[in-house]
Amino acid sequence: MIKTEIQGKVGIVSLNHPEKLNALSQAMVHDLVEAFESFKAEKIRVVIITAEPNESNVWSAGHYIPELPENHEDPLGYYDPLEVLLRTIQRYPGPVITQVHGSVWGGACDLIMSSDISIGDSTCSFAITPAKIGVPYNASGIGHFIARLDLNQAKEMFFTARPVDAAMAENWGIVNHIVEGDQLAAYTMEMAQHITTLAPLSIEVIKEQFRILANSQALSADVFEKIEGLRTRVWESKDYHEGIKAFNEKRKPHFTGE
Ligand code: LCV
Repeated sequence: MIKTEIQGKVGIVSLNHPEKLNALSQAMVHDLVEAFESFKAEKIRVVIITAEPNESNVWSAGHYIPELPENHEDPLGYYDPLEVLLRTIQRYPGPVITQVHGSVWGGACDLIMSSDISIGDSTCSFAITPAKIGVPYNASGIGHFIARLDLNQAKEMFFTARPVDAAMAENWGIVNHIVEGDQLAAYTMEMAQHITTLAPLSIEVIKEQFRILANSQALSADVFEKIEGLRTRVWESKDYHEGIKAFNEKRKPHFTGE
């Protein structure tokens, strides 16, 4: 489901499941986490995540919806495979660059926010979609958006679930740069190769400090339990099941707020 390649000290991992628009299934996420582990063992300094092109021009369609649990379980719990992948990216001991051609949906948008640097072309767009499905998004995920965006921009993305286009994404800082489509891979690789010429330990430790400082908002146990209680109401709701059912039946969901 993925392709991997190494160029010097740069690892490239490419999402490659066109039939399901690179939706992040457990199988694909497992392969991705393994790829990161093997890059780490080989002391790869920078990782680029990209996607093989598909007819729908989708970089990734997000969580693999049929795998969302319907048995009264948190759909985005700490050990959900995608959550494990996001932490793997954030804790990788070198920068992870996302190279984006096409649209990015749901959990894949969180993956972009969890990467260190993003570079896109004019086709890229980004939508965070829990409100389209009835999913109680988790606190760590919301934190990833707050760390990258202004609060009002993050709220607009979550409340409308609409794609943010390339120009707006550059303006808001979802991506660092928008470049011409035919320059995208070369531009990204040049930046990655340049980073590999700099001091490894310095970059590794600065990245870890960024991660710690971005997460430094302390939550009391009481507040954390309140958040979990609020979220439980949502995954136990009729709307959550309706969202998944509607996707599977290829129709618009009918939400009632129950
Ligand atoms: C499984 C899929 C998917 C998919 N899973 O092509 O962040 S949260 O809370 O929202 C979180 C829970 C999450 O990440 O949820 C997923 C969020 N993703 C989305 O909302 C996007 C869902 N997909 C779409 O809206 C459409 O597929 C787009 C607009 C991306 C592309 O539309 P297009 O007409 O070009 P199809 O819909 O025909 O999709 C092609 C195949 O990919 C499957 C889909 O079921 C279809 O499979 P079949 O050919 O077997 O019918 N597919 C698409 N997205 N997330 N499977």
